[in-house]
Amino acid sequence: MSEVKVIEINESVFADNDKTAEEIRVKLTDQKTFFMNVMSAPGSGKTTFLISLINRMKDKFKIGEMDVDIETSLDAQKVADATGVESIQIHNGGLCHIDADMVSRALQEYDTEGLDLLILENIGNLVCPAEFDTGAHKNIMLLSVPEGDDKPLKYPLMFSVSDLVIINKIDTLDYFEFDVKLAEKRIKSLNPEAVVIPVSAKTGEGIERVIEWILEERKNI
Ligand SMILES: Nc1nc2c(ncn2[C@@H]2O[C@H](COP(=O)(O)OP(=O)(O)O)[C@@H](O)[C@H]2O)c(=O)[nH]1
Ligand SMILES: [Mg+2]
Ligand SMILES: [Zn+2]
Repeated sequence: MSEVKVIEINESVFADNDKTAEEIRVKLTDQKTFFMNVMSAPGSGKTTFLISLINRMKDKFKIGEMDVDIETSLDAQKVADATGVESIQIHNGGLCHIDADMVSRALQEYDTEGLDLLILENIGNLVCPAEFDTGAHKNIMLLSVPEGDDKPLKYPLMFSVSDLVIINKIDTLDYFEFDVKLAEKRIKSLNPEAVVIPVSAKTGEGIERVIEWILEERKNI
């Protein structure tokens, strides 16, 4: 089993979130590390998708992954075992989100120098992670088919702050009432700039398009 480092971090009361987030972005931009924050409800497929993505990219790019969880190290361990890339677990003291100060303190203990890509798997939650800039260059969210195509209407902020919305689990479309076109229309009405890509983390369908998007966005940092 790969060894996963665990970092315990509690919320700082004094954090000036946006300032800290900008400092993180500047540092990572300077070293050409593209930082992506991945958000979704619990169970939408973040860990499964990231394993599939990392395994397709790891031969050409140096990738690091951070997982936030309330107290287990299950996801970081899963990613490390399934991909072999360095993965760290942040225990955030029971909070339902991660803020820039927590990322900053994690990065003091995690050497990201030389990484092409740094990925944060955020806490499973469609509400408050959307309110905190983590210092990422881009926000990615997953909406999975079983959750329903009405979620953009119910959680507008999450869709408004996401640069890329991945519609995951499209291998299950036959079993659920989910209209991909309607979901896309609802997402674009909240966030006209958002890119929407349907994917199956399970079969791999659509993941190459996500990689193209990442490589294009990485050029612009
Ligand atoms: N059918 C199907 N199941 C998926 C897909 N992606 C993830 N899952 C399943 O959904 C469940 C939750 O996935 P996980 O990656 O742990 O979600 P997370 O909580 O967002 O990290 C697991 O049982 C996965 O096997 C997919 O594309 N298709
Ligand atoms: Mg997970
Ligand atoms: Zn929260």
